[in-house]
Amino acid sequence: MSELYSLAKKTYADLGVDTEKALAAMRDIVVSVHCWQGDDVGGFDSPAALSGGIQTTGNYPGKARTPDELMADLDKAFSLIPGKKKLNIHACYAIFEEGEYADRDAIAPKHFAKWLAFAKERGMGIDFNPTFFAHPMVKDNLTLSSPDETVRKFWVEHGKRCLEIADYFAKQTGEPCVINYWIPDGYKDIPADRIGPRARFKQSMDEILSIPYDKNNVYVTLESKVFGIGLESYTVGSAEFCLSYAAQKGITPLMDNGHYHPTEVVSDKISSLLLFHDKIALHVTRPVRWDSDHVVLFDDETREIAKEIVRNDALDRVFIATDYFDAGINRISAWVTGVRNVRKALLYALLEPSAKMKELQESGNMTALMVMSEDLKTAPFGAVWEEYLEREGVKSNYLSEICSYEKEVLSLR
Ligand code: RNT
Ligand code: ZN
Repeated sequence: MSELYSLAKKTYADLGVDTEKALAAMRDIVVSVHCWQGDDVGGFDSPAALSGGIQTTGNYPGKARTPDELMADLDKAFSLIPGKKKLNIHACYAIFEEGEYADRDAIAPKHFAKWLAFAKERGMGIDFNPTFFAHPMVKDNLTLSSPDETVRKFWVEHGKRCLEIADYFAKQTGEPCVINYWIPDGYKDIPADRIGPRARFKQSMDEILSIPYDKNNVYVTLESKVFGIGLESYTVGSAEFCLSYAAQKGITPLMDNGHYHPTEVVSDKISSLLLFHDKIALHVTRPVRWDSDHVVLFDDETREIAKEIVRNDALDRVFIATDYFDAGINRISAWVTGVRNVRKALLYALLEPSAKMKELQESGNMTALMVMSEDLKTAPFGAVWEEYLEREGVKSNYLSEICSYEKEVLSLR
């Protein structure tokens, strides 16, 4: 135990916080790490460019081009990220044998056997995502809400195939699998019919969820959105649609904090959802003026999201996943920095004397509450974080290691 940590422990104790309890709580928290930071959401199943209103920007060298490269990069990132992790992959990361191909409506568990082996070797569970974008069957920016039955049926089939794959991951890993449905569907300009596409989306989701799956170990989540690039005027899977659908069907709502109007905050939405859902799911990202998916920082909103999870005693009710993609900086560093910041925010939240603060609020003492909140900001958090990293056996300074990897591996690609 470092001297700095001993001092920090005492300072926090004076504030009514047990740092050991916080460090112990960190051990059970799982963060699901998105694989798509490593290759700019490219995937391996189709040469189609990224579409669906999402965009990676930048062309930093060293992007992973093959499953082996992506797995090696993930390993590098995992080695520098403390805590329990889950692997989060998309359907477009299917791995085919030489000469083999299966379209999105025909993918099967065997196309993910390598990912399963990868996760199992590392003692990790897997989360999954159908890929309703970057594919020629996305017609007029529509998938599950398309008025063209051939298109809609194709994507319904994709949704079903993915649910089966999620079931397989849950069975094979022995860990629950979160499968997240997000569709890009929308219109660039003002539509004449807003209810039609939503009715078709609803029907499509009903059809997908009609197949049998293990409801105790497969958690279906539905992610809403406010707009996409080129789809500015109307989004089929809006917040109201997704929340209502999830509530009615008993599935799990997923909030991505880049998917709301810029002055709305997910930290304020968590408590409402917790009152109506057993579980909720999050995509933690950093929207800079729009849904830009910058690397997560240790910023106010990330901390506030973490505080809401911790204060509401909901660590076992919230599926926490990262979702960002920056192609403008070293991608391993992007992974490590962002996921570490999610964990950092959680530790920060665990170091809050929340019972005391709640009491101040309830007794109407907002003056003392403000003073206490401000005092906490300069408490010796860094020393507790360093202690956490040391106990996890993870280096504090990861930049030099990432620079060597860039020199020895990434720059040769
Ligand atoms: C898009 C959604 C979605 C994707 C990933 C790749 O706006 O956030 O979650 O980012 O599935
Ligand atoms: Zn997302």
